[in-house]
Amino acid sequence: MKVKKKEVCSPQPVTPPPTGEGTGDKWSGSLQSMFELALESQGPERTARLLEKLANQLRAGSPELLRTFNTPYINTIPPDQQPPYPGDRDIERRIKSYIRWNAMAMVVKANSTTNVGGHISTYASAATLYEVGFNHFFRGQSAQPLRAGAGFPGDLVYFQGHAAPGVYARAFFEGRIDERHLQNFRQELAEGGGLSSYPHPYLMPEFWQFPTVSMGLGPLLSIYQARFNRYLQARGLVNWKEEPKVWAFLGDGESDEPETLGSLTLASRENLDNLIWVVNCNLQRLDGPVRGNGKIIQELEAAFLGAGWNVIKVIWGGSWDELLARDKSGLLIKRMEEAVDGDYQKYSVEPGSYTRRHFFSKYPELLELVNHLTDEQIHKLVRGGHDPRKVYAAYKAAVEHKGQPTVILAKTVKGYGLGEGGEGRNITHQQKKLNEKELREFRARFNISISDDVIAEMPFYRPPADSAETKYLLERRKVLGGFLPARKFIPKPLDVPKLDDFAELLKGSDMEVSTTMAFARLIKILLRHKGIGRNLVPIIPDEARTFGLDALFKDIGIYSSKGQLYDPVDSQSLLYYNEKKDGQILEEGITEAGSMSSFIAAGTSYATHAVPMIPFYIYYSMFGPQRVGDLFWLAGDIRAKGFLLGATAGRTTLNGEGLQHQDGHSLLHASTIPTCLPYDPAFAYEIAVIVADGLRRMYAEGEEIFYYLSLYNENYPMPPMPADVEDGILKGLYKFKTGPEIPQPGSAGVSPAHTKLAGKMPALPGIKAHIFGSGPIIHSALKAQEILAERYNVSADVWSATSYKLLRTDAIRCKRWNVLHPTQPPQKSHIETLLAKEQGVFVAVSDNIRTVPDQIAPWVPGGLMTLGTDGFGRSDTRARLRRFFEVDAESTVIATLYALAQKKLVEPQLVEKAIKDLAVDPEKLQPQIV
Ligand SMILES: Cc1ncc(C[n+]2csc(CCOP(=O)(O)OP(=O)(O)O)c2C)c(N)n1
Ligand SMILES: [Mg+2]
Repeated sequence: MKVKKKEVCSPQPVTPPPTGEGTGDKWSGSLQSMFELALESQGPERTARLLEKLANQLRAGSPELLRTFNTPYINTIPPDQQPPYPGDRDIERRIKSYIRWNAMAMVVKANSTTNVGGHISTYASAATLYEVGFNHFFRGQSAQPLRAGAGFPGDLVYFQGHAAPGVYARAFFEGRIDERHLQNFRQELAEGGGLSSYPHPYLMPEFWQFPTVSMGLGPLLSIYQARFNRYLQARGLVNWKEEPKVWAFLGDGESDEPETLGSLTLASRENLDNLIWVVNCNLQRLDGPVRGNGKIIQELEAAFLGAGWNVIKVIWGGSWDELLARDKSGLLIKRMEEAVDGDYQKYSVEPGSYTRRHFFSKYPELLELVNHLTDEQIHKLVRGGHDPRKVYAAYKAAVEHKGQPTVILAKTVKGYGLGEGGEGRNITHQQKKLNEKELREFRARFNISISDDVIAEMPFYRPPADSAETKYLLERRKVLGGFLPARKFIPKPLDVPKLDDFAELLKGSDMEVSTTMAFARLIKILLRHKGIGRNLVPIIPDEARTFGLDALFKDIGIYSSKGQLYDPVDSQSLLYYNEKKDGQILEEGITEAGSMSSFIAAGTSYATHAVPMIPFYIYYSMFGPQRVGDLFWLAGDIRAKGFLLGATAGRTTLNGEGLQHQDGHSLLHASTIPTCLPYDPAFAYEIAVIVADGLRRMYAEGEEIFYYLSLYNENYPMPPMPADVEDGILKGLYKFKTGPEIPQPGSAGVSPAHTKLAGKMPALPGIKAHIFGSGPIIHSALKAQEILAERYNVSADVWSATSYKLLRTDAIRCKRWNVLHPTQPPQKSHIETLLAKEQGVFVAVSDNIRTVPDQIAPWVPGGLMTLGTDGFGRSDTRARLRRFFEVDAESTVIATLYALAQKKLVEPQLVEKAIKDLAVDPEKLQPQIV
């Protein structure tokens, strides 16, 4: 009989024979002795290798066996490998206690007179995790403020958003902020200013570096930041004596966000040993347990190990070491593994007697193990994340680890120290108030010297400047290179190109090209520019070929930390896929979130490293703010600079693709971001003007803003730049082509044919229309201009509307000023000034939803008639799509005549006639459903 491979390597060897005969015990006993012998004679490393080899043999035949990515539920670093603690633990404990108190008092105080909210329990659980970092690991900038590329930029720490009160409380202790700031926590508009609720560089630009409070974004950004640091080094743009570490602190609940775990393999693939994550596993999120019926630490361990990270678990505090050492039965670890997080949460809330009864008493041996401990002592068996020695050991191992990123999974108690006021309770996340009894308990637990008569007022406590604690704290920060977080840098203006450098785009071309192709030309010009060429960071999520940017592969190379270990299949071709250690392109693969993270890392490099970098992130427009809008928002908060290029834009210009691809609303999304300048250019010269001015504003003048440009893939000849339009392009609107003088019927020079075409209801003398067009849809306006003149005796001027948002914000600014200064001569916005001189009706047409042009409607004399692509896209040709959405030339003509009819400048019958003439079906489907 043929024996199958699986049977040969059957699981029998690891399955003990039935124990009734006693053979099983003997078998496992001898295996154990062999193992001990191997350990003793060969040492742990060789034994581990042997076991791995044996395990692989077993797996080869039975892949379902030994498939585990978990280690036992104990600390990764055994006590005998724990380094001595280098600090003064007593002083550090006192410092931490004062910070705990102030962090708590700031929230409780703010909520005693207001309802501004805040969080106590997150920092309460994370205090040790931060304090060990501040006293021993986090390195500050070598020089404050930072200078370009030199010195040491400081470690980059992503603080968990809800732990902000603890970071402020430490800054208070360090003398960086004063009591007034703490008083005004979450009251930024109060007299004298206050502190922002969470890390927001936009609101506290010299303090916070990284926004984190939208869960998942901090972890994701930290990976791309660590990789960007490597990119800067590989390209020789920085010359650091030491490499900064990127530390990201996050919550265990936060790990459920797909952004948190979504890019783990990038970090391991890129060997980012400059990256350390600390997951505060307090087992709780906002509503309750993270994994009541399981164990979040074990779940995360498996995910991180599988993704190739170095995992360090910090589960048990030092007081457990002795119990684990004395337990020869292995039952303690077994029991630790049996209990689920819901149980552990309960142990933190209930007295020690409960833990004795429910945890230890399951096995008589365990009960015996804790016989010598009182209930109180059992309750005080701390978790690893609250034990500075364990945390220190983990951090030290992490900073010294080579070749992989490290994650520290630290087990803590949410609301640690709040006692009955919230420790471990399901409501603790929302806890913002403590009563006097709870305050007293907190004070007693952490030994804060505040007297009974003032405790109800929750005074902030800062020991005197000459106290041992203050001296120690300041000395530690001095040794570690200064305070943190800090966002201070010397701006380095770049020698940006002049508009003339883009002559090629300004002069236009008879050849038909798209604005995407024009952009590809522009980026080539920029890459060759002496002043900024090296600072450019082209970022592409697997769409370079779609946008005609694959030529860049050869020219500047794709960044890869490993270079190119293979001969690319297209190596013989001119535009081969060229990966290089100092490549300039960030080809991110299919991850818009990752690409935005790179955009943000590059776009903030001017501040993080004092090295201004200019990201140009080009992507499929539909997968921009619609897909990763929160990162767009964050780019504003973090004061990122650079250019976002939403290519293949336009609900009708991107034909064929249909509902999921055709974007007609990104410009609206982009308009919502306060620091974003959105543009919808129609012609190559407009792109040149916008980019040249953007470079000047951001990289010469230092403005902390970013640009969003829609790019399209429709080809047409590019006109040369008309005179005196730059200002209008930048402000959002300029006249592109004046309509013809229309001789009125009956006057000399009017051909009978013309009069006949216009029918019995010619336009009245002197009427005028204005059509605002954007992007390729400007051609609907231009063609409508012809039809209106030729067939309906209407003269229409065509305007290029490059940015409705900018027109609107300018108009709002003026209006607001006028409202607040009613007796002074009113200010006039650009749109009002421009249109004041014009007569007639105004129509807007674009490849976006109507709300985009509608942004300026209140300032258009007589109102604005808007056409747009509201509704879901369809797969079809451009012509049919434009008719469907009513943004083609014919629909524009009809809308213009209708606007004139409404003003009684033409008869309604003329509109009806045009509908017939132009073969538009008045009963056609309406694209927008509700
Ligand atoms: C994207 C996002 N969704 C929801 C929230 C609201 N929120 C703030 S904190 C929190 C719970 C956090 O739990 P965890 O990550 O475990 O942090 P912990 O406070 O327990 O350390 C939630 C749901 C948010 N800030 N961001
Ligand atoms: Mg949590």
